[in-house]
Amino acid sequence: MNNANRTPGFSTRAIHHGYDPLSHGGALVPPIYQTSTYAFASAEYGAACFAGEADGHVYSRISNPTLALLEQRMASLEGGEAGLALASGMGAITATLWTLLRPGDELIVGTTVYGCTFAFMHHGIGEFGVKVRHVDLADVHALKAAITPNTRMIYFETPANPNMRLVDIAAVAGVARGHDLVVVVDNTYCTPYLQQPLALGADLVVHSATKYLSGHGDLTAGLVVGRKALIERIRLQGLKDMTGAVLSPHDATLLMRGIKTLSLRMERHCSNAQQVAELLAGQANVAWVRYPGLPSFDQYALAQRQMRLPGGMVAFELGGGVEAGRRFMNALQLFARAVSLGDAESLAQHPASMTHSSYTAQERAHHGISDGLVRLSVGLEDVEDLLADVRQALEVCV
Ligand code: 4LM
Repeated sequence: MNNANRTPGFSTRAIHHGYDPLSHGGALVPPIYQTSTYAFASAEYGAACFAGEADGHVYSRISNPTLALLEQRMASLEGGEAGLALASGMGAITATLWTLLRPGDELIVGTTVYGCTFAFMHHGIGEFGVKVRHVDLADVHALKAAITPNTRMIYFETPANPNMRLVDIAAVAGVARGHDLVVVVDNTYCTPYLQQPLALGADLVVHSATKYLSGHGDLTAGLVVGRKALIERIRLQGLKDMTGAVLSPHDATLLMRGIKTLSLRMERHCSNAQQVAELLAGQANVAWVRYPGLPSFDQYALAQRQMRLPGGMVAFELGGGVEAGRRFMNALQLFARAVSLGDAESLAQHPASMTHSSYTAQERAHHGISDGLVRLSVGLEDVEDLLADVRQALEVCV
């Protein structure tokens, strides 16, 4: 078979892209370049690297061969020209926004975002002269009305953490194009296996790679993917000078190990979460469940169109509200009571008092995060065991 013109599939690229063992002494797994600095062949070559006239590595706060492989691989999986690895999701988000926004600029943000992203926008960059405006991005008229001559960027999560609201990426990108705005999508909940925002018109994808991409709860990391010119600006300003949020080569290697099994893990997360969501939806003491794979989900058609599978995250509220939610969480035996998501272990947390406690009570009400919302990150255990745990916890909390 002639493979010369074949583009390898997602899982093949997740395992092989950018690396040939035979160029590295036969080492099947890429070496870890554990170095902070790089020797220059001559003073002139070093000067050329600093001037941007030669491509060599100069210092690991800017680039490192181990991270470069991770960056190429993620760029391939997201369908972007280039990638940038950072020390955490917040490192990726803050480096991107510090680079692309200036005092006087306006930033349009979807209704609901992760608590620390919200805090950074309002108490970080918002206090340095960037005007932050939340808009219900499902409403294209509201989006168009919110755009002013100072608007520079539209930023959102889809599904949003923690209430699972979706945004139609192609529709928002269509509006943005007419106004020359940068569209940034946080693709943490989906990963490129479930959703590819760049193909739908977004300019940049950011990730907390701490979550599904790593998949094993043993590191923090962040990624940005998009056009080379934008990524290089973020590398040389946001990463190098503004945050210094550099990822260690060891963590880059662990992250590449996680990415090798991403497609397999996502399939299992999704099928387990579907069954947990269906169980919850059938209970009399559950007030509501939000999961993109339930036909009762209000954005089910968009989920079917935009996501390969509905994901591993479930949001729900018990009829008894906050107190019943606490009793439910305390009764869980297999799910760990923990923040974060995307690990092999199933996790349960209470956004109002944990991941989204950076919102005031009023802000949570305004942004659609109810106090009784319980968030599940459904892991990779046997689904019968997960269902049994949820069932017994539901019995305790009535
Ligand atoms: C959590 N989330 O929800 P680092 N973007 C999204 C996120 O969910 C997160 C970040 C960025 C949670 C952490 C405790 C959609 C984080 C930030 O934690 O900085 O890698 O990512 O439980």
